[in-house]
Amino acid sequence: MYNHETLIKQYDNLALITELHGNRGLLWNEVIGFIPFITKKQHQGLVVGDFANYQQLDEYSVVIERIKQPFNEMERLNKRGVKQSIVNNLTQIILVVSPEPKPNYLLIDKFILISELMKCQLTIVLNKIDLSVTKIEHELNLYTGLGYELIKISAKTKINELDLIRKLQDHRSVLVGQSGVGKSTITNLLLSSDKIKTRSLSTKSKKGKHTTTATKIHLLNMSTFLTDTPGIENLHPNIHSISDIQKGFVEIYKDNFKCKYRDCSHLNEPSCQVKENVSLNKISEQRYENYKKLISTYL
Ligand SMILES: Nc1nc2c(ncn2[C@@H]2O[C@H](COP(=O)(O)OP(=O)(O)O)[C@@H](O)[C@H]2O)c(=O)[nH]1
Ligand SMILES: [Mg+2]
Ligand SMILES: [Zn+2]
Repeated sequence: MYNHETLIKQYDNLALITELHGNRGLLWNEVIGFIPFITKKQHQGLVVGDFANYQQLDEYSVVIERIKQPFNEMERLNKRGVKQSIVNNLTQIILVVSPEPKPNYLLIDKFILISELMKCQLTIVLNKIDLSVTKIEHELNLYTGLGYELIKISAKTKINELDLIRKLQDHRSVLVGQSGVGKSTITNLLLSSDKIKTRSLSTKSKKGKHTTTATKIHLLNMSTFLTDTPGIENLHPNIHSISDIQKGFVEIYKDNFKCKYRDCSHLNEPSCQVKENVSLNKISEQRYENYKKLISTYL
């Protein structure tokens, strides 16, 4: 759907920032592997997922010289209500849902909005298909009808693991979704899979299972990585106007031109094609209600 620069050249001493803890971090590329660095004042805005030019000092240390302007930023509000980037340069958001806990469709529509604003591909992963999924499969038809891809897996019983691995290839992905849907189980499955080669320090150095404490990148190569981030509950879409919110609703966005007013907000205007289509069941009422809820939350 969206076509970012898929291959990052490994020349020019370019590396990917894979971990950050305060002013210390870890960067990686295929030539040097993982090397720790210390950030300087001028690099305070550095974020996991950034690409940076570095100068190698010796075998064990590098200094960062320049940070590449990111393609996009995934942001959240921190405890003090301040915007904060959690991971940069994503090309795909993997939205994990499950029959239990049941999906929160407002949250799903918010994630879809975020992916459209970030110009990221969105892939829905229905996890726990070892349980009864007839109801949720039916509900998710709404989203496949809108053009979003759906993969059905069971991380616990390892069903369709390969479908997911294929979908990760050449994408810089993040797993998002409600607590309990299986994001950590999926990450653990992928990291232990012999079907993909990950270059993650954390898998080697930690005895226990993967738990999410800080944003961390699991690498396949420079153009393929997966991150599992903590605190995605407070993800904050970068919204300035009503048309930004419309971008998250393809079925509403495309009907714009048929309304009486060109800049119709589809809320209270007369002769509104969107409201008409909702009453004709051509647009899902649930999606339209969430469109209105997101407007009242963010504008
Ligand atoms: N039945 C079933 N349970 C699963 C599956 N994947 C994860 N779970 C369980 O769901 C619970 C939450 O999983 P977790 O990975 O911690 O979810 P997270 O909060 O999204 O990271 C755990 O008890 C997992 O064992 C699955 O495919 N099938
Ligand atoms: Mg988890
Ligand atoms: Zn309208």
